[in-house]
Amino acid sequence: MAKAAFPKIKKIQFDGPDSRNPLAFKHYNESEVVEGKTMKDHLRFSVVYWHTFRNPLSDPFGAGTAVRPWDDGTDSVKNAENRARVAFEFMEKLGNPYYAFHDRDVAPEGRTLAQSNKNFDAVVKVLKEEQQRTGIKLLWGTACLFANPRYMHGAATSCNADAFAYAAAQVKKALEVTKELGGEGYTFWGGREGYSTLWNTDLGREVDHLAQFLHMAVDYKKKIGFKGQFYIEPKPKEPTKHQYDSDAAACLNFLRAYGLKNHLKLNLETNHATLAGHTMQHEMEVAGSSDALGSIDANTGDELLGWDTDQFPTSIYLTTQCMLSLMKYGGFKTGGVNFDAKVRRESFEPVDLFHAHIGGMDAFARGLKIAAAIRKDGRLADFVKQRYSTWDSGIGEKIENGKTNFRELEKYIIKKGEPKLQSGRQEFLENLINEYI
Ligand code: XLS
Ligand code: NI
Ligand code: NI
Repeated sequence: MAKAAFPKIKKIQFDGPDSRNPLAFKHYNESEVVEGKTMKDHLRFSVVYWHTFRNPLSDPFGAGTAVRPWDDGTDSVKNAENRARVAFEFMEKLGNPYYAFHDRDVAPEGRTLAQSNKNFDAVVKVLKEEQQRTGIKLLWGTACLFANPRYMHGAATSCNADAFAYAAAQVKKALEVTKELGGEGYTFWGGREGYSTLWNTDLGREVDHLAQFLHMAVDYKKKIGFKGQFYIEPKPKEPTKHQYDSDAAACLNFLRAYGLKNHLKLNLETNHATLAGHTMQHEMEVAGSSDALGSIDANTGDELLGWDTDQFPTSIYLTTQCMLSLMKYGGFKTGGVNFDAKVRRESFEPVDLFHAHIGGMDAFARGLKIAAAIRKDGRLADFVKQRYSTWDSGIGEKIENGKTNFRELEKYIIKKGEPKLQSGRQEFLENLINEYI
């Protein structure tokens, strides 16, 4: 094996809440059982290759700052292969069971598609070996359909049919590779599937093309026998002015309109929800209530910055909300807590990668424990149930079952008079949540 990239860091252990060791978990104890399932199985943590191993930590005003001693600074396949081994050393020490990647994160793009595929295959060989060695699995794969200039107008929604064709060929390969690596899913994120100005855009035609693209992906998935779950990841904008898969509701409408609802679930990202003017809790409820909650890209934005800052999630309030919604809809059937997050530009040292992930994992472990306690307490669920109790019998039951009409309802209410007023008890419920935070 190659020289260790993190020689001073040993496997991260669970030390308990009183520990002051920055390189230990205070709350994430993978084998601890919560509601009949281990924390590991509830949370299914995943590390993203693109941010953790490929982000140079640059911003629009300055160069990258990341110090990554294992990287030789070239875009060679050899460097990519070595980096893959480093990634697995990192993940083995961290103890996350999953990872996710884009095709171009793991292997350099070549001058032709054939060359790119060859580069990809070389690195995939290493990924496969490392997966076997460590038992770490691929949560989902995806293709980068936004960085190369050929995709400046989008990929599946490009004005140029050849760009669409190129993207299709790239996704075809990415699906094959994801299958080969035993990937449990595949994600479609819009990237540049949207527009910068409507003056040059045939919106209806572009959205039709996006649906055709996804149908072809579904067909190819069947053809090769790939069993993983497909996801679509909502995001409203950035870098485009408007992205078509803008939020959970827009995605669901799109999937239903084009007969794709049975084939894709949603991969929700906290910072994308914020950009869409929603909370993550909102997005999770919209997806969950439509049986489309697939996976989450766990990160957070900054309330004062208006872009996808992709910070590691540290708010216990946020992780509690995520876990309450997730558990309400039965937990992950596929998917997991995927840290689509990057360290700050000022946090440029390798050890910062550990601090960031440990913090995110602990924040979610606490969210899980708090959510379980709130569920056990039962007052929150009871309140909601009680709030809707007029629907459980009588006229409410009749309405829900489609057994009445406007004329009958008029008669009913003339006889009954004013509805009884009921308090929403928001403050009471907020206090209840805080009892457990
Ligand atoms: C970017 C997205 C991206 C997807 C994968 O904003 O979050 O990282 O998760 O293509
Ligand atoms: Ni994401
Ligand atoms: Ni994002």
